[in-house]
Amino acid sequence: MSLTVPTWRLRARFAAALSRLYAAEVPLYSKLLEVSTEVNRELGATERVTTERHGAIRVGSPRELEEVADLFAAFGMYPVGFYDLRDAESPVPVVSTAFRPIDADELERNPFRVFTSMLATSDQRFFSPDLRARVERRLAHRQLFEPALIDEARRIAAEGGTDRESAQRFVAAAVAAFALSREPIDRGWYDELSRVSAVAADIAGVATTHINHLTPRVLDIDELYRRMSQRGVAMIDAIQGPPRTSGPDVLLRQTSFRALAEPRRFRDDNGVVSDGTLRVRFGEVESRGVALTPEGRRRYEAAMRTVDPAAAWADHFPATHEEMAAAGLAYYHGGDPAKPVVYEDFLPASAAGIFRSNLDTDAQTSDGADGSDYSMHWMAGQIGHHIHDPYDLYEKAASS
Ligand code: OOG
Ligand code: NI
Repeated sequence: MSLTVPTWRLRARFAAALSRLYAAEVPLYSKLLEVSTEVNRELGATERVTTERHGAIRVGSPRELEEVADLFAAFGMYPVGFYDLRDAESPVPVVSTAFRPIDADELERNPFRVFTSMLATSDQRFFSPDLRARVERRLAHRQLFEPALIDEARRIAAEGGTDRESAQRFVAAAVAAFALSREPIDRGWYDELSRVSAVAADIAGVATTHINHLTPRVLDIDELYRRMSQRGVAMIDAIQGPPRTSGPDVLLRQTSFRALAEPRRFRDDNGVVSDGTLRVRFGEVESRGVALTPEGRRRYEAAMRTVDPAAAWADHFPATHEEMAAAGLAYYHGGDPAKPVVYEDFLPASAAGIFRSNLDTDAQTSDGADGSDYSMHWMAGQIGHHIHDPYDLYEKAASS
């Protein structure tokens, strides 16, 4: 069989089709795309920057995460990094990884990535034994993906692509799995979970998963924030991540517009279905800078712990890429300070901040012990895929 459609083309089509789906579901996303494209055009962004997106999805169990891993492998997207958002200042009961291309040429062809979170049901600070058992029972009975879709994904991943006809069917079926469901939501169950955490309700209170957000990349996020606000769009209070500085952009800066009320259907305890709304999906935008080395990252964390990171920045970072490279603080292709290695991953504090800023209430925790053993190693074992260490990938990119 000839592989007329390699995985990277499948990934590009998947990203584009998800973007169309999300635009149809969340009209404000189109406005965000319009404004970010406008800003990028004025600043002479490359094609890669303007088509670049990341998505976010949330699943309930290791089994569901394993299926996601198998599905995304068919698009050449592999798990990178482990994020424990339970540790954040405002804890969220999930552990996460990001599925993305890992080789420089694959990133160049299409860098689509999906931040994927799994509900941490074995953490007793969030879930009592009784609630955990009920959540897990419901999750065990639902099916996010048709088994045939996952079988097809495994075949495509093993073969590195597929023929034209199967490509079309496969991408369409994969995209459909992330559409917002029209199934009525069990109101009592959803409300009970919401009292623990709005994220728990969004994950386990419904029968399917969906795209939570799809994020374009913009060259000047401060300018984008101003223009969205000028157009009357309610943005969250802050830009997450590094402050604006006059020096090199590092890591990742993100902001979002607030989650909007979307129509959903609910079923009450008597089986009566009625219309209602939920606020869970929002529009995020981001700008990406150079990837930091472990030493650079330590300095970043130290700067962020100060009262005013923007004012303290110059105490932690030099003002030019030349000095950053010389001090071993960031990665550059072939060590050339004119060629920064772009940060391709996420920031746990920002991720928790993004979750948090779009929820009406914080998670309710009890004092008990955690009792779970989530780790990168644990997750890799559960999903049967190696989870890449982001620093290994940046080292490799810098040596080429
Ligand atoms: C994920 C939040 C994290 C990011 O860009 O840091 C995230 C979620 O809301 O499911 O997407
Ligand atoms: Ni995001």
